[in-house]
Amino acid sequence: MAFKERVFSGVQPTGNLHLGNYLGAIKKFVELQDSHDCIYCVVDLHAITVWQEPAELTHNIREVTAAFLACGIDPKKHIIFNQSQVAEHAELAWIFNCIARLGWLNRMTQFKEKAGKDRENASVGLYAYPNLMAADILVYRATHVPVGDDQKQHLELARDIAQKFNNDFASSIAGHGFGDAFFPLPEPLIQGPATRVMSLRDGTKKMSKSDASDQSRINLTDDAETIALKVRRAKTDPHPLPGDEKELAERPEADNLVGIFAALKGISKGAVLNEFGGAQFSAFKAALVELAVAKLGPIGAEMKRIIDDKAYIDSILADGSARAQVMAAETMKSVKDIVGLVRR
Ligand code: AQP
Repeated sequence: MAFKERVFSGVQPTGNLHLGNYLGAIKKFVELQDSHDCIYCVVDLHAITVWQEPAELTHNIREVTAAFLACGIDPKKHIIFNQSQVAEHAELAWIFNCIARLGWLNRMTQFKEKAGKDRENASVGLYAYPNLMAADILVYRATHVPVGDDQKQHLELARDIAQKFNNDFASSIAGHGFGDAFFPLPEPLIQGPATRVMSLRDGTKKMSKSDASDQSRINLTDDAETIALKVRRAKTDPHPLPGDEKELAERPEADNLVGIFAALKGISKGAVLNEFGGAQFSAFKAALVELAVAKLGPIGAEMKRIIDDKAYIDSILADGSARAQVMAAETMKSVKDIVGLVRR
């Protein structure tokens, strides 16, 4: 059966939204609006898998919403909402807790990284996070998921869950007239020159919200002066930029800055090196500052303007949640019938 193409993705409201979140995810969300029906979610239930100060969480939910709007997502044509307003996400996640295998979750590298050595003390939610992510996507029977490279493994797990559900309940699915599959196997969209933006202080570490050093990332709310300072201080190596992309493989910091430039400008890394091959970092960084300020400056300014209007943001989330819930409730009805639960 051919599923209707639908895009779903989410961003956690955990503060410090950065250039990696923008280039790896939000910029792509914006681009997909012209070709697809899109559902973009502030995944607040994911955020609380690690401790969040309640007042900060509330602010961060509104800030991610403001970022979606400031980057150009149209909340009328598409859906912007926060996860906790649509209870069906958690409901389907429970069904998936009973589908996914412990062995599958034990392989998840993000849990290992985030739980660290103190694994016994990690929340159950952090462990089961990928099952909730699968529910987020599949409760809308979404077919395409734009994410950064770090989410690839979770997407593979979502596909495994969808496949196992389809197999386990095959006879019941067919009996309900859904053909031979109820859930699509969602495809990750991980493309372009900046699917994993690295820290500005260490080209081998992912740019991350939780990095203790603010110098490691460009935040979407940074002003022009801060962006310039962070780019100028970004770690580099002593050699000029190469003319050939292959030579970036052994030079993580150069590779990262070239990738950022390419993604911001919408060109390939090769095209960047055609222009800057042989140049010193000082000249390249000056051009990168100019480009980054031109692209990110208006987004940051618009975010700051929107964030002050809480009533407006909350109305967008309420409207998006109501529309999302209609779709999610329909899926849950079918899921309950397929599983054999008695419902009203
Ligand atoms: N460095 C990155 N490069 C490219 N894409 C990235 N994403 C995150 N970091 C990068 C993508 O942004 C989307 C939203 O991410 P998230 O908020 O759900 O969570 P995250 O991946 O945990 O973000 P951080 O910044 O890495 O937070 P911490 O510090 O908590 O680990 C996703 O599509 C993600 O791939």
